[in-house]
Amino acid sequence: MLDINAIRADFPILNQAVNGKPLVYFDNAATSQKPQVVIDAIAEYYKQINSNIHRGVHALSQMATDAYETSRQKIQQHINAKHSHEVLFTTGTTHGINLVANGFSAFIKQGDEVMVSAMEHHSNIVPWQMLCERVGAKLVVIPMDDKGELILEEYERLLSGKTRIVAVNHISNSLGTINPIKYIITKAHEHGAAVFIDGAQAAPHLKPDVQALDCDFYAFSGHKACGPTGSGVLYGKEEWLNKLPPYQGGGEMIKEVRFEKSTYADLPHKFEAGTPNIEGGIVLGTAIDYLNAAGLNHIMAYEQELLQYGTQKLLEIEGLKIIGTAARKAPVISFNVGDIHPYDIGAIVDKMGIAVRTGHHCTQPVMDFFNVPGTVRASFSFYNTKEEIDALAEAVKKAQRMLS
Ligand code: C6P
Repeated sequence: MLDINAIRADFPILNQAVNGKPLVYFDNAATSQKPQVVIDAIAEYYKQINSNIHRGVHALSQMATDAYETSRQKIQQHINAKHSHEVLFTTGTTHGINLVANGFSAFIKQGDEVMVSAMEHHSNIVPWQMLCERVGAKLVVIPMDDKGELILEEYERLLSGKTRIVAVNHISNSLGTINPIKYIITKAHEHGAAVFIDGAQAAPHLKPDVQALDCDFYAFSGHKACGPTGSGVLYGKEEWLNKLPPYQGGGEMIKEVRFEKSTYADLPHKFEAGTPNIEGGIVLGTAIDYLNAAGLNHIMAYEQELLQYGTQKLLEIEGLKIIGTAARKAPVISFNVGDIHPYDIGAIVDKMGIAVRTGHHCTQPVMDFFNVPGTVRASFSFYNTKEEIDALAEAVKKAQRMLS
């Protein structure tokens, strides 16, 4: 069980008024808030060990390097990667996807296929589209149904010997759907295709086990999981990372540089050119410690309670329609009220101190599928409460009265 009051006390930003009302932060799918330990760890890094890593013989550089590599090991354990060099530090999910999609040019040719799903974030569409355009491959889309669940029979029908990689999200950011990724991975492998999992929305809620999943790549962003902005992780199976060409050239990713030819460093450094976000990488480890101390199983259970409560509460509002009604969902509720534009609801509830996201949520194809201009999205975290959901429901009713 979580002690929600104690947890809320860990997040100083929650304890404030916005527009004269107590802040209700329901934009967690965009970015999470940070606990005091994370805020402190950032300051401690700059106060005590700030230095460039893997470069200096001096004590501070050693300390910063040790802290950075310790964090990498922590993340390795957290996601159950076989080796710590399979954990690459990135600036976030988008970086991880681009790194793989770019390198995949080496393994894909004209006429081959890249598969994404109908519910991907633009980050997990555009880099693959760019790859397809570069090499003359085809982008194939796994369709979904009206609940926002992938149609698995169609997926299996679309898989073929031409499929080189399947890129799907673990959890949809605009619908909340938790996808059956183990099944998706197994089926792709039966056809010899690699699998990339966009774990941006999963990392705040669950502990992915990359070996049990047997995915080839798994990416997530630190900022959605209580960590600093600009921190992130790309997991890749060792054999893939060895085969994949480097994404960026620069310092630290080389073995030897000659004008005739340069050779590349071993993993993970081959993919970590230039000075990285050192503080971000270190403090992401602190954030993961925090989530594990609370217990991701407890977090998930409590968030499911919030999801159920919120769904029921919002559905009591006449004319409110939830977009995304999959059987397995993360605590994300996307909705519209009658014909009212989602932006108008967002602006009014903001005046009541409630932060929600409105618009297409970087998933335009999802909005097109459901034939809506956008949605209001309330995304919950383990520091939210049922009372806050009551406040949202009241605010939406008020917005409805004002706008209709
Ligand atoms: N979704 C949202 O409000 P970055 O920006 O690299 O940290 O994450 C990109 C990304 C990739 N995949 C999924 C499923 C995501 O949800 C996101 C980010 C935020 O829904 C910001 S658009």
